[in-house]
Amino acid sequence: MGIEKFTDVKPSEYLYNPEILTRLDFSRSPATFSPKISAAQPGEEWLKVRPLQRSDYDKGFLQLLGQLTSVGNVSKKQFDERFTQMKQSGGYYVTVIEDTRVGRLIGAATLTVEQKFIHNCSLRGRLEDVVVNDTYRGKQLGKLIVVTVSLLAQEVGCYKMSLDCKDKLIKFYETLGYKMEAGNSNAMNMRFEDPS
Ligand code: 16G
Repeated sequence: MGIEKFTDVKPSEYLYNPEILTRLDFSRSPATFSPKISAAQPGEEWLKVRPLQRSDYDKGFLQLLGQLTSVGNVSKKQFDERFTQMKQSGGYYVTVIEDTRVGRLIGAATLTVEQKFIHNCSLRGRLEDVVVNDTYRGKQLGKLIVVTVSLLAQEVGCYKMSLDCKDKLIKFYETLGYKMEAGNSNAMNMRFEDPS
């Protein structure tokens, strides 16, 4: 429990320990899957749910994020440096779905873990950068990736998990257990760059 530092010497180099994903108990989630799937068994043998790897720069990770928002021209060197920083600081659980038939990433979501003094020095999880390639519609992959990182938040000891999203997605997140709390459900932003 808690933010884990994970040092791994394999060439595949994961951002965090993939073993955590095998421990997630999907029956704890209020989400319903039909047919039943999980991170360990995503429904097709060619689908793989796993932590981000350093080599994912070449598997279309940034292009996938480009379906969510502006990414910019991130070089391999910049990606590498950010990957190293995230790994060294801990608390970044970037999780992806790969179509292993073509070696491309088709879904992603991130749990970031914030360390707190409140709630007895607890942790707060934030659900970030959820994106699924819409050509894979009908495979419950949006649900799968969000439930995966939400259970991950619980597994690492977060006392709550929060998100902000477009209004049209509120219903989707409600089916996965997220609630608009009465009197406490506003997201506010101060932007420091021009929206593009
Ligand atoms: C959404 C995302 C957030 C992402 C932001 C990017 C989820 C649950 N929320 O709010 O993580 O960072 O979009 O939009 O995926 P922006 O480029 O306008 O900040």
